[in-house]
Amino acid sequence: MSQHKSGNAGELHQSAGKSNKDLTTAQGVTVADNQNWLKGGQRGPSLLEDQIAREKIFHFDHERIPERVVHARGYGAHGVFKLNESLKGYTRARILCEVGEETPVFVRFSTVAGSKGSADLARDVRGFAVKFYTREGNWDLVGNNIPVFFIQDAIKFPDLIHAVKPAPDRGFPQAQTAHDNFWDFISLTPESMHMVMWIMSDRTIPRSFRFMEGFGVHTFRLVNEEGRSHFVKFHWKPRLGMQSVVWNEALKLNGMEPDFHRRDLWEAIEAGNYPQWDLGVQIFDQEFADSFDFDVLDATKIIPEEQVPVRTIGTLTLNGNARNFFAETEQVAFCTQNIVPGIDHSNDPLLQGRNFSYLDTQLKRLGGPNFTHIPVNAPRCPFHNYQRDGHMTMEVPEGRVNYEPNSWDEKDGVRENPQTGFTSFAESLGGEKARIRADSFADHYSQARQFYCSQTDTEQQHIQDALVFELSKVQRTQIRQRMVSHLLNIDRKLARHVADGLGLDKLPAKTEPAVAPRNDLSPSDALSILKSQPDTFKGRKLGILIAEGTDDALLSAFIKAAKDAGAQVETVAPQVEGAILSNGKKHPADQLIDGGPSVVYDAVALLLQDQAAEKLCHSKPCLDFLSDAYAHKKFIAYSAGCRPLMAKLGLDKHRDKGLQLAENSRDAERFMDSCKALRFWQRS
Ligand code: HDE
Repeated sequence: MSQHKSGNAGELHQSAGKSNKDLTTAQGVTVADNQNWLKGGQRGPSLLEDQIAREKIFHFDHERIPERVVHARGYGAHGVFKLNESLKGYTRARILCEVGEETPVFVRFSTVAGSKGSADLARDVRGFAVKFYTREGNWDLVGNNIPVFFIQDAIKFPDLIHAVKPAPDRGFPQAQTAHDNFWDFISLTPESMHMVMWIMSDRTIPRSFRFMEGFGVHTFRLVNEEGRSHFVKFHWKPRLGMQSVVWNEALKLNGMEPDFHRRDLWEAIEAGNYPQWDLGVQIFDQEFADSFDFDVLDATKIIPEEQVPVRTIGTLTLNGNARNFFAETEQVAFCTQNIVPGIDHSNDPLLQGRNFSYLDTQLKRLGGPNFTHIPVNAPRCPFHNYQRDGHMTMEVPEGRVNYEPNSWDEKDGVRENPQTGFTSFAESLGGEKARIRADSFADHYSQARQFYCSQTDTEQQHIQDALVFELSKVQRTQIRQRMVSHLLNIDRKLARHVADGLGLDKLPAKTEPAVAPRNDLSPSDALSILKSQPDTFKGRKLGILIAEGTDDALLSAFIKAAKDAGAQVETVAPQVEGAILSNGKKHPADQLIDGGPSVVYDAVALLLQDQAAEKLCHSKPCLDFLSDAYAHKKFIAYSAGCRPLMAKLGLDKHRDKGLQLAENSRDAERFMDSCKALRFWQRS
């Protein structure tokens, strides 16, 4: 039952003999019968007169609001941002200057294309939106987990989103880029090619929100006390390191556990394993911007970390789940225009379009201009203005003054403050009015190549496979060919692999680029997930398969080793009530094998005694548990009793270092140590 805050009037009523536990109408009238609509006679009609039933149904009828036009599916949490290093001198924003200052935040992660009810493991960009409730007003850093974007100019956004969303005639496919419209648009939009490399990489199938980076994407400005400006790019680096799943795993997760990412975040926070990210900045001046190979205002480009190192300045900790999904996660309204004094926008044409779109879309979604009164959106610092009235006004402004300037005293009147108020950076502007794209935005392939060349062989293989998968869902051959024509400008071998994978008879001619792509950009290790491996199993999950007769000492050894490694553990058994172990005691299971497939774990241990293993050779879910873990290149520990199961799947002949026999606590520790590599990529 929802508990509404009662004001003074409510308390008065309580003293008149009303209990806090009584179910009431929205008007506060106690309900006597919540099971039956008022009837006219024993089997008679339901009466319209029943104001209690009508009020209830009326409210229910209006419970939904429009879902976000993009980023509809998301999950939010509360947290805190703490500054560890001051940027004084670069900015006057207090949140970036006062070391030790803690600022409350609300963060929402999301997928882009799918609707609210779509599955978490869609191959898609993830939103990473942060609302900082600073002492100087709200600052929204509305970023993604990929540092570049598909397009350079906001005017193209509706086309991009129309192309990726379900086709308008048939209404499918949902939450996917693998279809004609998307690749048709992309193949006609060369500026997307850098982004294509990122979205076909494993970045778009993260293991969890906790294991992904975030980026502000655009170049922003920092402005100091004297009004001098530097450019800045914002980065979020996950403390637990980056990690992704493999594509086949993503497909299975979408069926087995469509809420995989939201459940993961919720469980981690509930368990007190608060996920953390470091906020990093790349700061540079106009001189660097002028000398940079590409335009810093072009959101399809990065500045490699090797060129401008990322300086870590603070830590974000998510330490509280949203208390109510709708009130907070659904109603949170991020606006890129929300910045505080000391931070400013740049002329990135994508950012400028966003500054219009976000405020505009909230009006439609939340129904009026007073969405800033909703608790999750309201600033946590004092605020006073003369914006008045409108739908759902929640504040009760007092006094007779509602205009500025005014000459009322301190108590009644508020006025502007040129000393501390927001001032825009005094950039000098000039030039003719025209619909133009600067020549400095013309190179679409060089950084795409740099990204591809920075990946390990395994990651390059995944990009090739993803392109083949996606383009194989495209029905028109011309579109497939056009994409391969672009790939020829990025990497010839990549184009060849994709053409072969699709079965194209011959390589098409390459797309004529507007400017010749460069192939001399140095690879950047920071672009590869696998080259930036965390070397820890912390925050990951071990799944242990048990059954009748499992050696209790070995099970305890694995649970201890996993916990010592900072990992979560779940036991999986043929029956959810658990299994009787070798010591005769019943050990409860967290999951039934069907409900706890190995795709939901980062590594697995099969601790079975011979007879149980023989029996489980006939269990399809059990065979899938093992064969999927093997195919997804996970580390697998198995007790000697599991040999029949291994033989059944032919794994006794395919031993590798990722498949480890475990007989005692030393083996359990050794296994957990191997798991720090997260996957055994060498497995063919
Ligand atoms: Fe968004 N985007 N976007 N976007 N975006 C929205 O605003 C838009 C872009 C991003 O968890 C919408 O409140 C335009 C880049 C996130 O609530 C909308 C353009 C980046 C979220 C909108 C872009 C993003 C949104 C829909 C091209 C990464 C989810 C609902 C100029 C830097 C925020 C809403 C949340 C949401 C417009 C491009 C990130 C329609 C016009 C680039 C994380 O206003």
